[in-house]
Amino acid sequence: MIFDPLMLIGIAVFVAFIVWFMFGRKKAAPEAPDQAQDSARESITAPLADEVAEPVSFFKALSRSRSQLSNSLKGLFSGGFDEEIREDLEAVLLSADVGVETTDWVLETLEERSKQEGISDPDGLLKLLKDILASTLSAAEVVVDESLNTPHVILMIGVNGVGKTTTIGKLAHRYQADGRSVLLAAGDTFRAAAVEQLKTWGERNGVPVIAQDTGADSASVLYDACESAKARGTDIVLADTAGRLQNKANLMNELEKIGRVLGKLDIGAPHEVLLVLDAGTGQNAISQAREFSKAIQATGLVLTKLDGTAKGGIVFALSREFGLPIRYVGLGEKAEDLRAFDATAFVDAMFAEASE
Ligand SMILES: Nc1nc2c(ncn2[C@@H]2O[C@H](COP(=O)(O)OP(=O)(O)O)[C@@H](O)[C@H]2O)c(=O)[nH]1
Ligand SMILES: [Mg+2]
Repeated sequence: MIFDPLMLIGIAVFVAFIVWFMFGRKKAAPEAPDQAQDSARESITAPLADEVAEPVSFFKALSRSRSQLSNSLKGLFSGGFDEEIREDLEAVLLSADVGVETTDWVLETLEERSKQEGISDPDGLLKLLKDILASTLSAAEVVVDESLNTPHVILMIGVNGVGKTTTIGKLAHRYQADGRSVLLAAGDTFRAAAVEQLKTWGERNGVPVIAQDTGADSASVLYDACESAKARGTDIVLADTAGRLQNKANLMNELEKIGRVLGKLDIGAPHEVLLVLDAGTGQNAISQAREFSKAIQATGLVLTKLDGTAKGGIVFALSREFGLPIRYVGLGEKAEDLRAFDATAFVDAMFAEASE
């Protein structure tokens, strides 16, 4: 059979198109921040393992933060604690995302206490540093009593893309495993994709989702959801909110209103306001926390994406500056990738030998 050249070119173009369609298309379309939730939806539609087969170990997931800090600290104190080492340590802490203020405080405290307590050997100094860092996390140890109120209402706040909706899905999974009944409230009424994403988590966990159309008043959706949970005798309401930054003033007004409106229910809601922060944003998380606390009083923090490239040191700065308990950490995208924050395990993991 003889192919004429035009036909060959036609076939080549067709094959190239098919190859691009199958493999190149995703990469060819860079994701705008606004589309983050659409991709989020895509990622949560991935099949969920039946059982928690291999939960991400806290330790393993922190390996990146861990190797950075522990490698740098290794041998740092071999010459005691002098001005030069102070500068080196400062650089290490800053690069681990501990932040300027908290780093200054840590260095001053280390200097003071090492003198007072007569510590100058490398092991002793390292232990002291660990103690000082851990002391910033004492607020993280608060225990919340979820048994007193029915429903116990947990409101998630935070900017777009930090992981609010995903954390709701993970918490629903967690509470259910704990034998609690759960209801999800689609308070992010800003975009249809947000409601859809929450519904997907609802289906996956087999829990009801109270939602209205896009553009509905967020506070009234959440109010209705709480009423409904009360009528059904549901234990836990997990309430989603919008996090758009494009219109900060509106967002903050909306959050204030949500707080006010929920307060009108006679159940003392919201019982928890969890500010969700992406650990990967580093020091920016601090300014987000400051901004949000002007609108509504958070009762705790959730730090997501600690499985990624986050350096982890932000935990110390956040705890020290806001005195808020870090309730949970996110270590991945799956339902089981959420851990209650354990300050001791966290510090140990950060200081563990990188070679382990
Ligand atoms: N690696 C990782 N990804 C996360 C984590 N939490 C959320 N994500 C992802 O972050 C993206 C945004 O999450 P989403 O819940 O939609 O954020 P929201 O805008 O605050 O509701 C999604 O792709 C999630 O799968 C986490 O702990 N680790
Ligand atoms: Mg969301």
